[in-house]
Amino acid sequence: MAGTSHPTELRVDPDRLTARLGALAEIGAIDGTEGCARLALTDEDKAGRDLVVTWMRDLGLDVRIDGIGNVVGTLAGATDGPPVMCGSHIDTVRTGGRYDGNLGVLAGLEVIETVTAAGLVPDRPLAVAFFTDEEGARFPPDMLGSLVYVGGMGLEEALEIEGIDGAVVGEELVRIGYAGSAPLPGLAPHAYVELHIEQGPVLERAGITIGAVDSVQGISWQEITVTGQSNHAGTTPMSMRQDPGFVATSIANFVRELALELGHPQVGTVGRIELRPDLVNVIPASATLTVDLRNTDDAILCDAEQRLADFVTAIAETEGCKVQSRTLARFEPVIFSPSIVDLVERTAGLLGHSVQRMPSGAGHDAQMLARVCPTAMIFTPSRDGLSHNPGEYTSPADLQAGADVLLQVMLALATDEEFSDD
Ligand code: HGY
Ligand code: MN
Ligand code: MN
Repeated sequence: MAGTSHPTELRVDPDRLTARLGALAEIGAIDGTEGCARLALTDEDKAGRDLVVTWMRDLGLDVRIDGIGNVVGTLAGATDGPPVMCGSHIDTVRTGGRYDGNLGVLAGLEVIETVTAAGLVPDRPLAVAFFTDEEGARFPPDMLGSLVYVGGMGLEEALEIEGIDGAVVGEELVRIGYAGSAPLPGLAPHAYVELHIEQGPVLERAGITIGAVDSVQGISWQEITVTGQSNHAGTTPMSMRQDPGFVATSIANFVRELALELGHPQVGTVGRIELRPDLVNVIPASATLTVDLRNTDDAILCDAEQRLADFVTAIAETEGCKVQSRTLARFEPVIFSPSIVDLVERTAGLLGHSVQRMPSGAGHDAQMLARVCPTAMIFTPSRDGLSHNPGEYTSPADLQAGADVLLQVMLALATDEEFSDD
């Protein structure tokens, strides 16, 4: 690798990595599956955090916790200055797998343990981070911790966010003991590299081991609340109904049709629908639903948002219902650092792995770190493209390949001369 003075033959210990993945997955384990549930800032998340912080401290890392609960462990380098950082998240969705996010954090620990076990002192410090509430499933938006880390949202605003269960971010951080004091925005790293499972079918279908991720698609989350009139399911003629349940399901149908009409890569998902009072014989008084729209092209994503808004207004009016929409998350597509994407691609090839460039369909903390430093991602395949499902699986060989590429990319970045994307 150009300009580096680091041992390119160094490799991770795959069994140590797999053992840590297994130990962390025990926390919030979903019975009868390989998956785990650790929604952000819950007791399960706290237990997972405590375990990873213990591992960081056992490795002698300098561990810092900031006001939104992001945790960064740093291994000193031969020089001071901003570290080469890797990481991801250890919070999960309710139907989480053991690799989503966890792989990037635990492979980062594995990289650092491999480096120290080899008696190496990298020129630049190496850091591994886990960011708070990457999933955004309990407390929207997603990537909340890394967004605050890079100064994309003020800490006070983030601490006031109310979750889907009525809990408040700031109170939960205090409750689980992760309301830290490290300064925000956080120190901008020299570079950031995130290893993550693909969570989609592309690499497996192509028979490719490594994804050199060059971009992340745009994300639009909104919550729509429809209010009508609760009434008797048996006595109310269809002509007299103001049925939010009908409006909500019509919206869900429209989202599917809109995504199909716009075509790949447009996707649309209604992940939550809550009817109140949620009883078999009552026409609902209200419905609350979420819509997740994504596209690599922001102009098309804006068009999709507008068409959805127009449909919602029209269907609610026809049904005599009132409607309110609230943006939960809106992130434009992000392009990663061409020089680091090149480095990932080159490194994978040098290690003998097949590799292809690709966009990310999922959101990641890397898309936030890209605001403050050169950033890229490394993907490993997901069996059947499955994720946000306890059946999520990546083979030990692919885990090892991803971690080895992360190791060598981190070492190159920690010892290479300055690089630039200009
Ligand atoms: O929603 C996402 O793309 C990520 O899993 N937070
Ligand atoms: Mn993830
Ligand atoms: Mn996820």
